[in-house]
Amino acid sequence: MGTLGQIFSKDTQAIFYNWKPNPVQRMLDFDFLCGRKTPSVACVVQPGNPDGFQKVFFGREEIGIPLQGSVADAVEAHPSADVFINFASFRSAYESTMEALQQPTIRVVAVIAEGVPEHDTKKLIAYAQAHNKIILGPATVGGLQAGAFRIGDTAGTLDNIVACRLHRPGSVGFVSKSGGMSNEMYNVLSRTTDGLYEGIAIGGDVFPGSTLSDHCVRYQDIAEVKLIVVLGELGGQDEYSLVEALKEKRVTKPVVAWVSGTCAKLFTSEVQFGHAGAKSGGQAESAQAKNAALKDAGAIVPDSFEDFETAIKLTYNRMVKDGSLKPQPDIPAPSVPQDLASAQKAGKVRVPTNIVSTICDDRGEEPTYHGVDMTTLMTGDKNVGDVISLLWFKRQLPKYATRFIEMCIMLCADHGPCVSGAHNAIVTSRAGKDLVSCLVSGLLTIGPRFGGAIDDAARQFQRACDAKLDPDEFVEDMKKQGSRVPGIGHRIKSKDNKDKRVELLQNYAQKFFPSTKYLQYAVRVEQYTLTKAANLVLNVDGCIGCLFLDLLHSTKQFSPAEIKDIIQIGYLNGLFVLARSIGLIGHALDQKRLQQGLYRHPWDMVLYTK
Ligand code: Q5B
Repeated sequence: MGTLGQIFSKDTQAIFYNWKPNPVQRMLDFDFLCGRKTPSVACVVQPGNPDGFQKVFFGREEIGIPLQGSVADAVEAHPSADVFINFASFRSAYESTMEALQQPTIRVVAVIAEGVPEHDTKKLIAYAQAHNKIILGPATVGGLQAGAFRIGDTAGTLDNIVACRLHRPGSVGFVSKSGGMSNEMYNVLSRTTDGLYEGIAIGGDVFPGSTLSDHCVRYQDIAEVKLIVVLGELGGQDEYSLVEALKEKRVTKPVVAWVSGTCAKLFTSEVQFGHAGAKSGGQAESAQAKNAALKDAGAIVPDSFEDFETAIKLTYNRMVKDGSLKPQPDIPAPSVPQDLASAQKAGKVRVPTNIVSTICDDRGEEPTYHGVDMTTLMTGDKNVGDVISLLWFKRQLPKYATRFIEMCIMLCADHGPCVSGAHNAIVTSRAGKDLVSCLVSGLLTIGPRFGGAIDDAARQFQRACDAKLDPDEFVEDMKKQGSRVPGIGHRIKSKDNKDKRVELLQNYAQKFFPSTKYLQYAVRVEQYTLTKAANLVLNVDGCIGCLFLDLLHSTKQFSPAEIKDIIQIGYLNGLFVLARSIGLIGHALDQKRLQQGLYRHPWDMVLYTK
């Protein structure tokens, strides 16, 4: 800790209330400029949230700033953090500020919010005064000790901070009401003096938590502060407490002061400036009266704001000359690495992308599926077949094709609770698992024997048909290889109990498809397999597989290479996966709705053998 009156140092750490990435990062970037060893933000309070951390940069390194769920947890975990930076909204700023003031380890609370009710602020001020604590704000940007500690956004950009030499200490203690004007004044001070030692914006409310004179009196006790600069404004009585402090010799260091708002006299009626407290009231609250009183009390007060800079410069030069101020050295500021995002935005770097996507774009006003916007999709006669056509096949397929896709989805949505997938989803649901787990457990059973034979069926029917193999030759060939014909055979469907779904798809294709070459081939294969066994029918997988071949060829929208790609990559099982998800979700929900208990397979349905 420094001399009496110091509220910040190079070791000061703050508890930051409400996660705001930009001001936190700005504080840490300032730390880096100042050569701090420890981050000035000890932790962030995220009310109600469990512990964790937020990633931030500390110089060139990434670090994790701890998160705390409450003020109490934060102070317990970080007892040496004595500054509380409150980024709560005006609605909750009172409660969180009071809670912070009540913590024995907290000495200074900065309240950033504007619009905190005055009666709340008065209660906070009374508590702070009774317990020897300092409030900065409300309605403040905060403050800064050059080369040591910065509150939130104080002093603006890093470029401005370096230009104003705020990364190292000067000799001036500055206090103002306005945060915006303090930025302006840091610039003035860097040009006219050896720079700032500490700067505080007390905020523009009628009742600031701490006053101009509070800070001037503090600066009196800070040995490093040789010159005090004050920028007040019209409205309120605050400047008169500084007048008293000057008269009572509680402040004896040179004070250069200006109260802005002299132009209010030019208005015929009462004027309210930007700050809640900056309004022309009675004569005593006018800028003219306050400037005169300050001058009378011994402050150096120029005749206009334009002369303020000169008055500061002359005072500083005089102090250097008479030896009461030894200019503090300049030191070069290290360069803070630029964030990738801002460098990219400024066109300074180019960054390779991580993924490439060609099917959609969600960056514009409305999402597009392969260039077709949502409005077009929703207002026309488009259906889910069109969506699949755009997102899977990257083109608008003709109506007969998208209707066919939609039929596949509808026909394959469910085939009862006894099929492998539905059974698994049901068992999973009855084990108490969540919906996604039930769905996934069902989906994971889709494979070469159950629902996942569409791609293989398309591959094999295409190979055999294109090679002009006789169906018997094709089937026997596969048998020799020890393979079953994908898309042929069913557990319950047979020659005399044909699958209605297959019949519906065939009828549709025969009516609307320009060509059904592959279907016709598959039907000839079925005729042969049915001579072997009654259940070796063309099943729903096989039917979709060969009809999709017909669709891809007959639309004339796909090159042979593209068709080869689609078949090789394996798009078509996706139709069954998508469709059956509908049924699997239905089964999982059904079990939950019926409150079915844990499923256990009966012993007598298992053959126990050695
Ligand atoms: N054999 C589907 O078999 C099933 C043969 C064959 C030549 C064949 C079987 C098969 C190919 C895969 C396929 C999709 C496992 C089916 C679907 C969705 C579903 C399901 C639902 C829904 C049924 C008896 C004899 C054996 C076999 C011979 C059988 N299939 N020969 N090519 N394809 N098909 N899957 O009844 O001499 O006695 O040894 O693997 O297309 O999943 O509703 O349930 O919507 O949910 O268990 O429709 O056909 O007959 O295995 O006892 O075989 O026939 O070699 O001959 P099965 P198995 P052998 S649609």
